[in-house]
Amino acid sequence: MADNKEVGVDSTLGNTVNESIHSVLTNFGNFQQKRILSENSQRKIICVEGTFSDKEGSAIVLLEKKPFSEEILKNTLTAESVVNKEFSNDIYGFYECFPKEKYNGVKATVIHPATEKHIIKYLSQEIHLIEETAELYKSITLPFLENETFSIQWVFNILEHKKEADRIIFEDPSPDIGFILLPDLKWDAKQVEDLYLIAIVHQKDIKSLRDLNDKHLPLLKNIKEKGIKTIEEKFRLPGSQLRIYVHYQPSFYHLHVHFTYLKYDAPGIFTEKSHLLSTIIENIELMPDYYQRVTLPFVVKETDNLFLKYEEKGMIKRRSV
Ligand code: G7M
Repeated sequence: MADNKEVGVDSTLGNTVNESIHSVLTNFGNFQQKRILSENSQRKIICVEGTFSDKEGSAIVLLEKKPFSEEILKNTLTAESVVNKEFSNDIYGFYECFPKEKYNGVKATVIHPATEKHIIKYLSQEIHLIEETAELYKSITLPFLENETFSIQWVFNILEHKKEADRIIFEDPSPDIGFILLPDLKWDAKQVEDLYLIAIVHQKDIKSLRDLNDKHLPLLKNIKEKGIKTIEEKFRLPGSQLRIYVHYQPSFYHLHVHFTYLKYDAPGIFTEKSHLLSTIIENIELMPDYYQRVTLPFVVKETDNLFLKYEEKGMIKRRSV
């Protein structure tokens, strides 16, 4: 799998990204840490805001410990790993193990220059659940989406084979039911333990789950069937070990479907955010305009502009202190 130089660049947030740091960065000697934006000890991830002394603008660095792949394990339980004893008690021994550098990597995602929006996105903060009725969608969410400028240039770059072309795992080029399947930027594609792929549709006018109706059934079924077949062939995982779902709200408004390994607790798989593709298909088969009628819950952070819109209309309140 080729190195993805744009990893971590989130152009959904609407800025022009200066790529130069990604052509010169070989160590963090020039990085000056300003503050920790968020940290999750369970996911073993930390997100730091700072600057590069030789570059203008803020930077965000996300560090994440990697899962144990077969290759890492094979190369860790060897004579080349240094093992230091911390203490032992009866039959139990506690050690710190230092595998060889090559098998000891930490995944690093660098965003530079990072805008205020990027910083807010990664800042740990209060969240709220909004129960969006069909009416609320029409009167608050939709006008908000139409007014916001979300740049999804990175999506078009993928669809037009301008970026990440060598990472494409499968493509169905049909303009109606076609899509591109490729690794999500969160997956380094080195081990199936954290398999994470996304299918991005070729149709350009489907914003989100809310837009889906019976007209889209052939597209949804095609993604499910060909996505499963491709993953079975390439990664030897049967469809019964995949979690295939759509986020609501998504972070960018061009329909895409997530494929993750069922045993992997991927970020964003909670009930308030994820909708299984099989359930979506079933619901639409039962009622063609199901997603135009149903109440859809979604989570927003207090600094999200959508939260502010709902707050302005008196639909939501902050915690009193
Ligand atoms: O929450 P939502 O359904 O919108 O998820 C969007 C997904 O797109 C996330 O899992 C991101 O990690 C992924 N993603 C975002 N960007 C900017 C890129 C990118 O440039 N390339 C790839 N391959 N995935 C991306």
